[in-house]
Amino acid sequence: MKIETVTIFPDYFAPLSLSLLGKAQESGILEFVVHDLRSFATNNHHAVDDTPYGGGAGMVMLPEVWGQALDPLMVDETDLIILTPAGKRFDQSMAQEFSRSSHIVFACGRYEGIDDRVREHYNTETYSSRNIRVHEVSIGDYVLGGGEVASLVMIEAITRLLPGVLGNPESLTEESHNEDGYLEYPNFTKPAVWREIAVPEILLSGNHAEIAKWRAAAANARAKKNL
Ligand code: JAH
Repeated sequence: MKIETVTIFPDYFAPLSLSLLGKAQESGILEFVVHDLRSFATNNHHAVDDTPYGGGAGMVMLPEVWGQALDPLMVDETDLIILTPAGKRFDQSMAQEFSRSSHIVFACGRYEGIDDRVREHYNTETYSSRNIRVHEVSIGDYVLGGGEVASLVMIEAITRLLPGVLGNPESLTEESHNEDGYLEYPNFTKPAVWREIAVPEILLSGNHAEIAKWRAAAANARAKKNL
């Protein structure tokens, strides 16, 4: 899988070389390329934004600069993801869908966002006929300073699903928050008593049927409490 990001803050993506994702790059499972949006600004002061038509607060990112940055990345079979608080909510099932992609491009906006004609332009038949799909995605109902951190969240959730990225693939099948919506049960390890709090007896019993029942009930109670 090739993942590219377009951003005015390339340094946000330094963590992609760390840990599991760094190893996945070395082994060739993953390839990351980070593009500096400002290098595509050819105007006087290398501006990437301007005031909004219709007035109002803040600045909007220039479509000309985004077009220059994105055009060369729009090869056949590409998922273009635009991070925006107004997008479709990212969840585990969306992570699973994107984990089947061969090429994902994250457009990371700043300020009040990207001129909406960028989304419209790449959402036309010219691109869809080449299996280029545009997705507006949000990781949750809060406003960030820009799309960079949201794209890091998505990259971590998506890439850990790729064969060979996780050390232990069993942790994918018995997932804390799997695609069926099952929530996680509480976990315990040694010692059996810590600061006078004992691990639930049933977990020490070796009765795997009863342990499974207890965990299902505990997961439900926890999910209900957190609603
Ligand atoms: C903020 C461009 N759902 C999280 C999220 C994603 C993107 C942005 N904010 C929140 C954002 C400013 C400019 C994108």
